[in-house]
Amino acid sequence: MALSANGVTIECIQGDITRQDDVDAVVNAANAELMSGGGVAGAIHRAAGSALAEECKPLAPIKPGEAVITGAHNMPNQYVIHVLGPVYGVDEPAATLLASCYREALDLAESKGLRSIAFPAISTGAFGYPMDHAADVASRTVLAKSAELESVELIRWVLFSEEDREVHQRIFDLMFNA
Ligand code: AR6
Repeated sequence: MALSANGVTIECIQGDITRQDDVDAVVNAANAELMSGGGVAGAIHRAAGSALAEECKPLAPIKPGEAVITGAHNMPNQYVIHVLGPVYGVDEPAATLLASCYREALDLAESKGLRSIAFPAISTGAFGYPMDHAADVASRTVLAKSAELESVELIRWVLFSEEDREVHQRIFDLMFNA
């Protein structure tokens, strides 16, 4: 079920981040070089086509917690926002860096006047961040940030498995109803 805070709707759905045709921007769980890779980065670069890597080249490298924005090329969205999540157990403080990814991505969406954005569960794949801890950081960060959003009115978390969706829904429900 969708949640709401300060006029912003927040959803947790099971799905594929490259198939979110109705949102203005999708977020890429990128690598520092902003190149294709496994997981979300591989799927986004395949869906967007090789022109995405070309556009990314001059913007790299980025640091953990940072975000940059590009066009979406062959994807159905206007923009891709690339963030570098922390490698769990390596990049510290992990929660601060992960929260920064979400905040910087939302700031970029606002700077373009976007209304909707979809996030994957940043850092929870190859980078090893425990799913429930990552969902806790995501929900806290978006709840705190919602009050200052002016253009963004829909924020969607797209989780690859139903199990991951349920973890997010449970933690978001607790955070938003606290
Ligand atoms: N749609 C939605 N979620 C997905 C998809 C998809 N198409 N594919 C995977 N996930 P990851 P990270 C989930 O590894 O941990 C890359 O190789 C996945 O199940 O994509 O930030 C880059 O090149 C997991 O829960 O991102 C980097 O080097 C979550 O998305 C590195 O991995 C994030 O998994 C980034 O690692």
